[in-house]
Amino acid sequence: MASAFATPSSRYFIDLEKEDGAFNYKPLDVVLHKGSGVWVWDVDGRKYMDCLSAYSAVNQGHCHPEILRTLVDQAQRLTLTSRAFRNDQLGLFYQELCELTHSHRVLPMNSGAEAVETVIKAVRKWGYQVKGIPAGQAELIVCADNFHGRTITIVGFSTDPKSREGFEPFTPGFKIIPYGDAEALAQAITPRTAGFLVEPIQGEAGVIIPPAGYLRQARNICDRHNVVLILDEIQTGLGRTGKLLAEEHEGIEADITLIGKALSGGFYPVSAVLSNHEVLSVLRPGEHGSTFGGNPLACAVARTALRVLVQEHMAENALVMGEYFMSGLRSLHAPVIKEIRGKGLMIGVELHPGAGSARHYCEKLMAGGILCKDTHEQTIRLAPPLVIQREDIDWALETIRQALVPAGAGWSCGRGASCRS
Ligand code: IF1
Repeated sequence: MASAFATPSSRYFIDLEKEDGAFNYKPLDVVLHKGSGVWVWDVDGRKYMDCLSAYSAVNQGHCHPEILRTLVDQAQRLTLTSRAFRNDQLGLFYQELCELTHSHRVLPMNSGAEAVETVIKAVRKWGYQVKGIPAGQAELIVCADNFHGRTITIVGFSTDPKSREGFEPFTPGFKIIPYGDAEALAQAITPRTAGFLVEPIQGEAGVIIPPAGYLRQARNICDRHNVVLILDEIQTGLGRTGKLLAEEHEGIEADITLIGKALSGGFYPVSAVLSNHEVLSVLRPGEHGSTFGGNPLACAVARTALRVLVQEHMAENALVMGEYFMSGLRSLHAPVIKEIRGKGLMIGVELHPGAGSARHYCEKLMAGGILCKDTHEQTIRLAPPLVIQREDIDWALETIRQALVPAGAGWSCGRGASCRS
């Protein structure tokens, strides 16, 4: 269906995509051309605030100048060696990442899904070799409404019909329990359970925050039963929720932490499996790897992406700006909004059933100059780059007010900083 927003020149690029591309996405009809910080511009020069951040891959802001410089410098020197040889960036990447995250061992990959696949392999092998699970019987526990990626194994333990239907047969060995329910975890564990894989906040499910204490309880239960606690922080990690890792909100440490996305600040696919546990040591030469994993360009870019995240206090900014954004959203008193929830700059705005689809409001917001993404019909996700400032949020609140609050609703000049008149 043609969008009302596609301009003549964006139309050209959209038609090219439709002509030759697969249809596994239905993007908003905005054709982006450049970006800087929280802002992006389309091919017609229209400016938008990016409130998706490429699903939290550009936490550091678009085209961060220092990461860019590293990318160019390293690309001029050496890009790829394969792991058949060593390079002078990998060890430094390990060292800096371990120091920052208090980890003991790292396995570098490229995409988030690859990091998830990696940990599934490692934890199964640990289950057999160390825990003594009978051959072929290792189980992982996962949660309903999870999102961990798109491979066959991963979609096989999804509960979202759209993710899985038609792609059978799937990999066995997964048990699904309700999210946020520590008792269900305790009940589900058997002597064959090797690990528990969970998101600290469920993103795709609609920014679902588990009950306070859930991760701490999960930590205790896993300790008690010698089960590896694996946190998928591919989306929640690297400052998004207002801490470097979301686990810090509950003062725990996972055995395995998965990160990706913002590990490169959006310049390059880089992911990693971080371990505080003997698990990664079970993988021996030849048992796992990737052509691009740990390449010097990826490592150099990731080192700088991590450095700017820390030096520019992006996690701290996410915490403060997230609170400011959410309180401003609440003070809009938009009748279509049912609930505003989030941590740091990972924010979900759930609409009332019958208010219209979240997609419809994302299109209205786009017309007003904000790019964001619906999830599951009723929820709009707001996740701007972590470099966002108060005045940007003031502008966003006013734009959101215009898109969500009907004219004459009477709340337009509430207390928020959103009133410009
Ligand atoms: C798409 C959502 C975000 C993830 C967690 C692993 C991965 C992801 C917690 C896999 C990826 C993405 C991929 C993107 C949509 C998206 C997403 F809407 F599904 F939930 F971010 F909000 N674990 N999330 O969130 O990482 O292999 O993609 O690098 O288009 O599928 P990947």
